[in-house]
Amino acid sequence: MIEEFERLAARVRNWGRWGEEDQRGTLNFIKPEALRRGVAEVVSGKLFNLGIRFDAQGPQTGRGGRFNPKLYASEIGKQVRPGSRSRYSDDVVHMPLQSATQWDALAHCHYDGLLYNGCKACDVLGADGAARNGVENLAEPGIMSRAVLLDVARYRQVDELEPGYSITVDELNAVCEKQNVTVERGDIVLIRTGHIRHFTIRRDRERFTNGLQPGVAAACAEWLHDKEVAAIAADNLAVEVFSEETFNSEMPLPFHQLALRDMGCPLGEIFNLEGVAAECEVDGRYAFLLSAPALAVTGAFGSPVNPLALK
Ligand code: UVW
Repeated sequence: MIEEFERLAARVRNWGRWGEEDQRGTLNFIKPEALRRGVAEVVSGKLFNLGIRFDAQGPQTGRGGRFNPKLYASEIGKQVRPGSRSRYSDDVVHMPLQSATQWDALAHCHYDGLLYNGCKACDVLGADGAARNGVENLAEPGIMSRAVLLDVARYRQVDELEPGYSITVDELNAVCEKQNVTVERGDIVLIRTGHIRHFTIRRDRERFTNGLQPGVAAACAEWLHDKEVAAIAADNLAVEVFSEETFNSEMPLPFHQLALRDMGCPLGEIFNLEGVAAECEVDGRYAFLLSAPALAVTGAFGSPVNPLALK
């Protein structure tokens, strides 16, 4: 198993591909052609929000030190000038950047002491965040491209894939064929497992957040690499499958490591794909324009995002 991980890592590693100083990884595949192809997919003008809300009812349970956002009003109806009629209110939010719909920055995961592009963890990671590969590098000029939704749950004719269900390369190819869609250079791939329904519909936070998860197998990193995909996002917690096998291996979260550390491919998590997937089923078109800009929080390991799909 670890031998296969090492083989994949060597095969997909993009270090140096866009220069020694690069911190954007596979987002470099997004060229004007990819954006124009995304714009060309817009036909109906229907807009879909792929984010969940940032509030105390979010999906976090405390696992891994993650809690749900807490909003505080710091000024309530304060007069702009004492005695004036004009008033304003301000607020502060206390939240892990990983609490809801989010991008993982390239600095989010590493192994063997090295991050994407060979940066040494001991040199770049600290209490102030990441001196390299922080999320601000994903924010300039932003994350927008043609997106392709691969609706694996629909392909398997279930509402939600089983916890621990591993999506293979063959299955990704079969879904593309069934949906009559081709993934091209610079695209953002969106994987629908249906798992988010445990949170959004069943209101079962525990089931959504803790325990096993359906998701992509580590080998899918090679598929993304070969297709020169810009980023991947999914409607589960971690994009990749959480199974007993992967969790107990020498390299838990193998897909995270291959994508973030070796390829430089950002991961989008907890994307709510239900609405756009239903529309794709109606109109039979699984590609659209996606705008999902990360916040430029300097040195951050991730960023909240409110992704928008335009069909
Ligand atoms: C971990 O679980 C460590 O990260 P993520 O939220 O990216 O899945």
